Amino acid sequence: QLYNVAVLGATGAVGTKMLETLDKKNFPIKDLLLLSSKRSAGAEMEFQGKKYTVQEATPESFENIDIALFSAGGGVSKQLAPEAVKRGAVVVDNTSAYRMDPEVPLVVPEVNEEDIKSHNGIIANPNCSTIQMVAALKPIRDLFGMSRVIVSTYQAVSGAGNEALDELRAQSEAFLQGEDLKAELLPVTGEKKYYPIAFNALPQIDVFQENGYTFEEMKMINETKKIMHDDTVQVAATCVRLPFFTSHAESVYVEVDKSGVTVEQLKEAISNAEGVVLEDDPENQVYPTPLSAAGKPDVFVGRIRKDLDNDKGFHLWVVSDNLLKGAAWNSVQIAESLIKNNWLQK
Ligand code: 11C
Repeated sequence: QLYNVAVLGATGAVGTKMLETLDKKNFPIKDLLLLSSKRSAGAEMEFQGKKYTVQEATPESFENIDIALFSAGGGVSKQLAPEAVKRGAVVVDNTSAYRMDPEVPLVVPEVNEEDIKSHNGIIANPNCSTIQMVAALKPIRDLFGMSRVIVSTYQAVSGAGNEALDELRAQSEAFLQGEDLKAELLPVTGEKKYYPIAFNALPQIDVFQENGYTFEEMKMINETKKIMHDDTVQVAATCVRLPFFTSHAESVYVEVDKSGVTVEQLKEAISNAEGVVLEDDPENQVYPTPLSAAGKPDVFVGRIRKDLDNDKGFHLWVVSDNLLKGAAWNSVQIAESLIKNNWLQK
């Protein structure tokens, strides 16, 4: 069976990866509709050798659509996802608009695929930095339990979209020419202050909340609890933007419930997990990096060490392509699961 698929935000950093992923997975598409905001409408794109003109998304765009992949910002999702659902489409939403809505499943298929079943037309794709962390923690938690996570992130500029990538390029060139750096976008569009990202590190991703954490940090905290169905797990996060293009890296400290667990047991658990690849051989300097993970759909884990003071504590280094497993790949996996399990009907 073939399905009518719409990609909203088709020209964006994630949208283009959605098309690449649909192609790579040979997704069963009958008709493909590429949608965007008014600004990008009219753009020409190619998919599997065929040319498409990107159309401005309206509520009527979703007539006859079976599956709609949304990645055009939270405001657009709030406005158009209910319209798409009203017209019979199932929406996989890659924005933060519905993630914490109790009626909307928040899914990383390797972790909580069954949650998709209870959807009411919308399934939320978690934040990229959350996805790779929970994918790496799932096999550990399943075998040894998990009481606490402390994460610090090293996040790529592509998480902030194509314009941020342009800003990094321009600033890097200016820096190397000894010119003044123009900062107009990062850390957050519309904020009071901008800082250069080139040759820098910005400890702010998204806006600050009243509790002093940024929204990105709160996403990691709240989404982890929701995906794992466990409000008691303690999570703390510090999210930092660094000047590279693709893949987020994370230093993750995890406390398991069981005593006496060994590094070897953790390595075995990770090796056996779906979608997670162990790259951990310190003797031969083997560990993942943002460059080595870029373009690949898996989550890579290395540098596994036991804490020197806490028998239940472990440190891991987790890296994944933020636009693939962190966004497009995970969304298309959800769409595949809807089909495979016959869960498209609400
Ligand atoms: C970043 N994690 O790297 C963000 C991008 O909630 O889907 C993804 C934002 C989101 O800036």
